[in-house]
Amino acid sequence: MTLFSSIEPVRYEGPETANEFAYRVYDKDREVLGKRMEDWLRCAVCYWHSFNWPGADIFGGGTLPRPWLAPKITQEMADEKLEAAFDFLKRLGIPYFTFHDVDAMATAATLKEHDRNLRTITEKMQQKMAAAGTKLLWGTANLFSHPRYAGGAATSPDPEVYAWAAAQVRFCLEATQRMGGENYVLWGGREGYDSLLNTDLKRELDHYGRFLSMVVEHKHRIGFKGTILIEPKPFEPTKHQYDRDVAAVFAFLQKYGLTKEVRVNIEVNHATLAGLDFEHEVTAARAYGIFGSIDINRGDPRNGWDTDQFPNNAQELVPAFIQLIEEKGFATGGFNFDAKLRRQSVDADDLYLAHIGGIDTLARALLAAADIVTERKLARLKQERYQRWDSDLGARIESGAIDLATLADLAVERNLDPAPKSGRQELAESIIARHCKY
Ligand code: XLS
Ligand code: NI
Ligand code: NI
Repeated sequence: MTLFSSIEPVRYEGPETANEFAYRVYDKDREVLGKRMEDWLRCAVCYWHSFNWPGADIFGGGTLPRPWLAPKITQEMADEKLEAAFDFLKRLGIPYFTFHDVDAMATAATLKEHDRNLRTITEKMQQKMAAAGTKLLWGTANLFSHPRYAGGAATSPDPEVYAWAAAQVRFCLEATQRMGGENYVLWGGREGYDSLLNTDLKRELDHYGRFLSMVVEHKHRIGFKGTILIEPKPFEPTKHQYDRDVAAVFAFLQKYGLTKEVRVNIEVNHATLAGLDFEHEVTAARAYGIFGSIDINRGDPRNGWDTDQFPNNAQELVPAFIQLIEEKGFATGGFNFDAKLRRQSVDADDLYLAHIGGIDTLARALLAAADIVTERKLARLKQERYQRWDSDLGARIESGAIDLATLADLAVERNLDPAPKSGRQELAESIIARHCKY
């Protein structure tokens, strides 16, 4: 018996069910465009918000029943958390989980102890994974909570802090490999600054670039087959984070020669904090060839911070799902529920309800997007909009065969006078809206 044992395993019961602990739309074996729903979505529960967060905020302490939490987590508490987490995962019935080193292990004071405690818990996790058939979507090291990281980890002004971070990443990357993890994530929560007055931005970027290169070198040295992912976020906790969005990450990867080695883990609420649409980030990542994985959640449009709420609006997600379908799905990524309960959601079963609602939302968005892609109207609308580029003129420009002066001469000679053409935006928006019927 654990905190989460009171619920029967969650099953698909269809849209008409009255059971709140059942999936209405997420039917893992349902075929969508030739692939099982489970394989499209590759859903993961995250350890930190679900099991390692007591419901504290900056004005008050924990509100949620999580008896295994305390400032110093003992091995017994870590074990109790592990039991509860895997009980939850098994009953929820989705294939993956994600974790930070410190979410799972007993609190350690030294690096040697850190290494030992991480090994202890990950060995136990491996047994649980084998028994339940649960897989690891990604592991990551927490390089932002401990006071030593207040000034950054890979961008710390102190090389000893940098070395601590390197050790944590090495241990966690190797643990992720042992656990068969499919990706390894780096979220640079404090890789940025609070003030430029005391920050050497160029030096910090070079340190960060070297850090990431070392991670990639080590990945190859140990033969880790997963993908290394950077998770962009514009700010919070720092005033400015260097990985502010997909474009900034791409520029950074280019500067340090890592565009073939590192991809992005895009979080919905981070995109919106950056003043961008989630689908913008997914589309941009595809255009740059660095699309990796997704942290699914949502923000509150009137709050300017990372509220990490569970997604519940399928229509909002459809444009990104169209991108995902065009991408033919994830390679090694998935949808990680980087989402947490509200502080008043104090019942153990709230965690089930939150995930069930979120997973059904993804299923709804997938089905709608699949219909839209199959219908091809939206694709045709886009294709027609660019059709003139298929002309001789378009081909000459696209192939790079023409220079500015020749092109200018040609425009003058032909007396070009292109007529304005409708962008058909309202039609495109209506196509999305009318397919959201699941
Ligand atoms: C915080 C991030 C974090 C990463 C993992 O805003 O989303 O949860 O996903 O370190
Ligand atoms: Ni995240
Ligand atoms: Ni976040």
